[in-house]
Amino acid sequence: MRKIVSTLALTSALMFTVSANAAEHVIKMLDSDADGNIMMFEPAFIKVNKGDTIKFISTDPGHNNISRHIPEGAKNWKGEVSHDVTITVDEEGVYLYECDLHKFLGMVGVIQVGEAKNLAAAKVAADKLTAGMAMGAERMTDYLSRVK
Ligand SMILES: [Cu+2]
Repeated sequence: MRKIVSTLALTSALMFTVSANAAEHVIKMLDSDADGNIMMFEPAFIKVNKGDTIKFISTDPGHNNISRHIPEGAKNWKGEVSHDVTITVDEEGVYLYECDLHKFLGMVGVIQVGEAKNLAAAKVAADKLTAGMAMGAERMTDYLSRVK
């Protein structure tokens, strides 16, 4: 009995350690940011650790959040318009995402999780995405330039 109890204690201690290390990051979906840029994710580039949680908040309604290019083995996501979306990033690499309604206005974002293993493939995907933009293509170039 004593052995079972100590095993349980150890298991819950390990679970606590994992959850304590994983951070939660918030990205707002905005009609315009403080600098007057329209149709923005804020922050539109973030670097996080494997296992972290990212919460997309519908600060301004009328936007959604859909993965566009993700590392091999990662899970795609698709949020409804005007809804918050929470994802956990379990694979290292570069994640590109968009607001489906405003991607042509440059409403896109980049998440780097740990090592940028798929950077070359992400750049190819980014070129395809920006080719369809009426404005804001330079945003994607800017975000990807911050991947280190
Ligand atoms: Cu939008």
